[in-house]
Amino acid sequence: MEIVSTMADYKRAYEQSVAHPEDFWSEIASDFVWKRKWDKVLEWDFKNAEVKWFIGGKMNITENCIDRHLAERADQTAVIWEPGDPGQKARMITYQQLHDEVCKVSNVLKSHGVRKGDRVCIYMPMVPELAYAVLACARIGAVHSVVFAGFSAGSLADRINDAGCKMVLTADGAFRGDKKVDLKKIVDEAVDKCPSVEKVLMLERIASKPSMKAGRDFDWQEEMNKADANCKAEEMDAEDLLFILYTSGSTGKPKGMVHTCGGYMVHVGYTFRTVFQYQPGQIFWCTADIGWVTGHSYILYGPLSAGATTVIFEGIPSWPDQGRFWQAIERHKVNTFYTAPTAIRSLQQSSVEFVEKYDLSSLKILGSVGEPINEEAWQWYNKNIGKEKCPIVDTWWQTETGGIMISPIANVTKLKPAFASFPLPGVQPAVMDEKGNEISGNGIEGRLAIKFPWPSIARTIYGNHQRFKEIYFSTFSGMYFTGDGCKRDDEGYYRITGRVDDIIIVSGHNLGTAEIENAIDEHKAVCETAVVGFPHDIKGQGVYAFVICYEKPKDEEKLRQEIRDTVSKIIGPIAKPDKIQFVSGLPKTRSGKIMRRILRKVAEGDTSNLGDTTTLLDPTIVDEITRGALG
Ligand code: 7RM
Repeated sequence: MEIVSTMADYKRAYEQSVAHPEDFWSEIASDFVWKRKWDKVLEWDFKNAEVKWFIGGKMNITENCIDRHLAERADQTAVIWEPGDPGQKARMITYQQLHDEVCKVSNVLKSHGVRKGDRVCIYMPMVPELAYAVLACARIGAVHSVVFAGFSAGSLADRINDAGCKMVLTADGAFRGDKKVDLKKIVDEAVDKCPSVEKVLMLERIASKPSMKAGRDFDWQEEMNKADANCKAEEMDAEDLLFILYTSGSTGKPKGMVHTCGGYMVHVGYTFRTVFQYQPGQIFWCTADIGWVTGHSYILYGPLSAGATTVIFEGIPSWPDQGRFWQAIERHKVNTFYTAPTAIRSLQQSSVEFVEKYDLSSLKILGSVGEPINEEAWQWYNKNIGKEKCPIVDTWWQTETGGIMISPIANVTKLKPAFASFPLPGVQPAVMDEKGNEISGNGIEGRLAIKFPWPSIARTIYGNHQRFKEIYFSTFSGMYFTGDGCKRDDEGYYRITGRVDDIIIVSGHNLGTAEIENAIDEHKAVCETAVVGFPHDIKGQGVYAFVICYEKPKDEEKLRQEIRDTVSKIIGPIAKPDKIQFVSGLPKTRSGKIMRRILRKVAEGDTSNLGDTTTLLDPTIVDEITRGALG
């Protein structure tokens, strides 16, 4: 495949991808290993939420991620595993070892009755065995459903039941900083409510020796010792299911996004090589958890399909101290570092001494994903981590899109801080107004939709195609609606402004929370903000702002007034926050998304039932916010 390496290449590739999308993707797909070539590139009908790519093509993604590399790179490191505890030794797993371990797990799964099409739930810490488990499912054609090992028993049970999983792969526990979490206990509690689960396979990670249920529970190591290191890769249709990944919906019921084998492989492989300009031999580190889509696509499938060396990090950025990321970059001579703005902002609050202690000269490219990156965080990242020598690729995409959609291409696209810049070749965005008309030209703002299918678009919501159609294909006729708002500036650069479903109606005016947040962030004392609505006797809804400052405010009342003035000036007096609560942090998931329902509860003055808070990065922040709530 031709990888874009200049702006002229980009323009040419982009134009071709719009004029002849099928030829464009067909050429890229030809660089992967297929057992049978497709008969037809694309069939689609957005009105009915139907998309199929590479129809009739047969393949297995693990042959592309593992087997194809064995001739040239059997002894090259495929995975560098960095344990949470910096005192423990890292593990280097070569492509040959990856092959053998994945095949062994595949054979273990088969010996326990898992067959093509069966669903397998994976609830594990960030250890190499998690990668083996995911790839083993893909190898035998079982559909993996990875559930982030921070979800509660109830959330886990809901996800297992929704997918009807036959088997659960887990560990006795996980380390989180210096704490241990008993995963097996959570699995036991969940599986009690899951009639579809026949077997549980448990890896020992924290030596806690939990009780094992005879006939249901099996020890990972014992099973692996019996398993053969060769396993034929199942022949998969391009449109067979590869995985289900749950993403929280605004209603609370999680949506099982379904991805299929062929298109997903082609899109993540292409975008990995294009956006990060990956060169053979480089070390790539994406800090996401494999339980999120970013981990699926850019720790595992994207990098491995390119024969890269990918880092799996078990730890957290703040333990034993705020230098943990930078220490690991030095240790493994990481070339590309891909993380979330939330991590950058939290590390930005600590002293730069934590950065300066380490040699970061191996870094060549930086990336950001998960939420809009504000300009200050971008500048800090650029200056302190990239030393003003590394491009930052601000990659916009979603669980639903499977892979990166709008992003700079490293060393190709001229960067603008806080802009995701241009659509990648093959991606056709449209900016829509409230009436559902596309807004043409530049210097505009609206809702972000996509006009044409791309290979890794989710195919459905597991078991609920109607819901899939309603959420994504009914807002704008004949288009995929992202749920995000965006701007397109005078030069055609896109800036993603955040979710538009978070709307507050103040005295009949629709205000986007993201818009108000951006205005508050303009105040120089403010580091980050989250805005929600609350019931207001006169206005219907009022604006409640949770604000993090760089330094603890000396005069809170004065600062509140200044913030109100700032919002007034930028948006108008109607958007002025009624209440401003200063906080030291926000309730965020480990992937950096603010849990707005918690803030809404606090703003409403009802904190009796905050729902599941187990996936929060720092659950203690909820107490602080609740205690400081403004009545
Ligand atoms: C990859 C991922 C998707 C939502 C998406 C946006 C937000 C993600 C960016 C971003 C601005 C970015 N999948 N988002 N990346 N907003 N700039 N570079 O995060 O399904 O978990 O979330 O995240 O709102 O719709 S996700």
